Amino acid sequence: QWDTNAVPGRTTIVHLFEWRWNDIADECERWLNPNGFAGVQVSPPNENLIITDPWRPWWERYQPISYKLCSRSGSEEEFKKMVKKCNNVGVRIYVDAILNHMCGAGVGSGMASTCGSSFDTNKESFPSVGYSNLDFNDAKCHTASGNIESYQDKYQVRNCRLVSLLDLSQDMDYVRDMLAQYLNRLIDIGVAGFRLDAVKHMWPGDVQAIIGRLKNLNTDFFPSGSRPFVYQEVIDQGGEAVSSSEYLNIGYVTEFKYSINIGTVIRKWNGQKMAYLRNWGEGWAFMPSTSALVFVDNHDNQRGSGAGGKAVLTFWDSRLYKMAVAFTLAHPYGQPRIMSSFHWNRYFIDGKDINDWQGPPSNSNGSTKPVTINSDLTCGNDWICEHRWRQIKNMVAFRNAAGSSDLQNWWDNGNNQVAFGRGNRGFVVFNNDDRVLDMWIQTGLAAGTYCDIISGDFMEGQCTAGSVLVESNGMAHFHIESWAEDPMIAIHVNAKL
Ligand code: ARE
Ligand code: CA
Repeated sequence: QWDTNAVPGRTTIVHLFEWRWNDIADECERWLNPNGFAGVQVSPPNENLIITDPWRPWWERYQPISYKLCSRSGSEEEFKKMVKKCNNVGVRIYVDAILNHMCGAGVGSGMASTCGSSFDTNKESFPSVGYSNLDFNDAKCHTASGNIESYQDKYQVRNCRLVSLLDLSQDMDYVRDMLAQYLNRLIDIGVAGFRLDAVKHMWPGDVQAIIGRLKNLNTDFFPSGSRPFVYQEVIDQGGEAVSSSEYLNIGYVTEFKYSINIGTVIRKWNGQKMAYLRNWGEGWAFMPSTSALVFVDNHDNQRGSGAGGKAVLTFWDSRLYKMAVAFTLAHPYGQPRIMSSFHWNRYFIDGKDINDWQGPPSNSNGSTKPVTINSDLTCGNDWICEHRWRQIKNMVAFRNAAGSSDLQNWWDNGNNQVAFGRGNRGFVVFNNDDRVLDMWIQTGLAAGTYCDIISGDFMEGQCTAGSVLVESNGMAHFHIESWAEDPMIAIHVNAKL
């Protein structure tokens, strides 16, 4: 549960939010494998409610109707093909699994679901799973609305409805069976693990019991005895009845403080400065590094929901975002996940984005548009593909090169110019001040010429842009203008001339 099951030397997970299975399969072969990505978090593959008001929001996929594998991302056949193709090139698939609930309570009945399964929310009936009103928590919830009304009461948080979503009783054998069966089917297909949705809203013992029923991974792709990687979505900024520490013995947990704080620091809000990142990680009261799933933004907080508010950095603030992602990938704390988004018509009215619901680029019949690739290797059809941005793609390679080397040779100017290395494997320098950085700094690297993988690529033994000369004593000279588009430099041993 703590091993990503990645191919050795690969470190970074990318969330290909709302991508079609066919596109992910292609991306594994043409981009993720050649660039050393460890794996992909995919959107929920199971059947969900079709919502037409608003029109096909991305969040309809968080309203399960059954565990059949058909969704806007594709069919079961397509899902299987993707998993196989990706595994065959050493890229793992992690499934976003919704175990806490089914669809919203007020929906009614019908067959407006992505595989056409029927349901009736008035009777709490989901025939294709066999759930009836006996399988939901209603009786255990004591709020007037039946919804979670206070996050200060752990019983409400676990036993009442999250934003009116029908709340499953994970303490019942039948529910545990259905959920474990669903996950085990995915394991048989060859997935490497799970992002568990809304874990705060399930009792740790119940989550543990379900995970305990999971098989080992499919030996067509993994060594025998491999356990699924598990990372649990628990939003814990402190101050609530439920804390992330309750789940650390089950698997990894999302560290939301990471996302919120890195945004605040890089934006220089609240008097924060990069020099304070010297003890980043546990020193900032984050959970232990070996439990933390870390990210600059996720699919919720990049559009203002979830947690983090305006501090969160996203592709909309691309210059600062690239710095935050580069810092995250260079720093050894946690297991990183990077976001790959689609464009939506962000439009703020009174501080609220009225289009935050908009789903992926789609055709008029609601089908998701394919990801097209432009001649400059960026994506078309309104797919942002942050994971293809040169600075981000090359920092994934930096993290792979750094491996388990310790953070060393930290330097800062007491303000927003900082630098650090990873043993003798890699070194990064950031200038987030409004004055030039012009310094000799100890890199800890062996003498030689290294490509700056931020301003260019290392290709066929050459640097396509800047390079850095490290002297025999490990010192190197760095010059970074404060107004540079990317005010940072990164070098590592796998991009050395
Ligand atoms: C939608 C509508 C609702 C409607 C509901 C049912 O927006 O108005 O009542 O449908 O009809 C996503 C969307 C929701 C959407 C839902 C279902 O974000 O808007 O509801 O899908 O379609 C809490 C949870 C945390 C959760 C966040 C969003 O603790 O687990 O809320 N995150 C996950 C996913 C989401 C997803 C769900 C869970 C549901 O990542 O994408 O919702 O499957 C504080 C607390 C947090 C709390 C946060 C926000 O920070 O500490 O615990 O997070 O506030 O309330
Ligand atoms: Ca619950």
